[in-house]
Amino acid sequence: MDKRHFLKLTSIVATGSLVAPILSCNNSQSTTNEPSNNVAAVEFSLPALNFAPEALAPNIDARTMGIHHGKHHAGYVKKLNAALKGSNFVGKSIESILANVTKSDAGIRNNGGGHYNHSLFWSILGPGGGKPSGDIADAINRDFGSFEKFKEAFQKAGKSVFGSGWAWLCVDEKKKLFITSTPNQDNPLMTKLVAKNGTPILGVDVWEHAYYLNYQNRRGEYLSNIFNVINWEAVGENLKKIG
Ligand code: MN3
Repeated sequence: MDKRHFLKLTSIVATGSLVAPILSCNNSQSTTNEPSNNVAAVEFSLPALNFAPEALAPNIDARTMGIHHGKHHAGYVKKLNAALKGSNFVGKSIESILANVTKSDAGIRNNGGGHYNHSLFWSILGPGGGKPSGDIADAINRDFGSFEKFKEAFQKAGKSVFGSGWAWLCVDEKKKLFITSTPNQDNPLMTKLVAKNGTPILGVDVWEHAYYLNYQNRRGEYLSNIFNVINWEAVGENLKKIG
């Protein structure tokens, strides 16, 4: 083992117990005791990052993180709240909204997807990287053959998205893992809009805004380096929540 690899491993061990609790998309919805017919009573808010904007550099640079979280994601939250006003989705959880959203609800589809997708994305990133262990590692080996095979298939899914979209690792109704991708801000929770439904436990943003400042058109390099900053403990927790 070379020194760099060793330092990386020891830093994972050292920070392991300090990993902040993963964001729950349910908790990003704040409620008050206002009457339910008051549309201002329920609003989604921008979740805080579990790491400093520069913590993922050089894999994701600080400027990209700052703009992506503070401008792009904040914009989705603001537009989602505006789109929800007066709709039948007021007061619903983000998961319930996405499960029922249709083509005619473009504002809610795009901005609700944008809010959920980014909340999940931030929650599974962190400095340290590493490899999956425990139940998530077993599930990956069971359903993809090996971590390397999973990684290859996941990167291929991300590279294959034409234009903007997301690559996903999901759990299906039989608790089997599968990889899929979606265009724009769609995601596998949108039962009325996507071909294959499932519960995402890991999502990677392949919109150019996620990598262009650092990687320009080199999406493949971004998809390779993102594996240096995936918090597998958080992905494992997401799997555990599904039960
Ligand atoms: Mn994005």
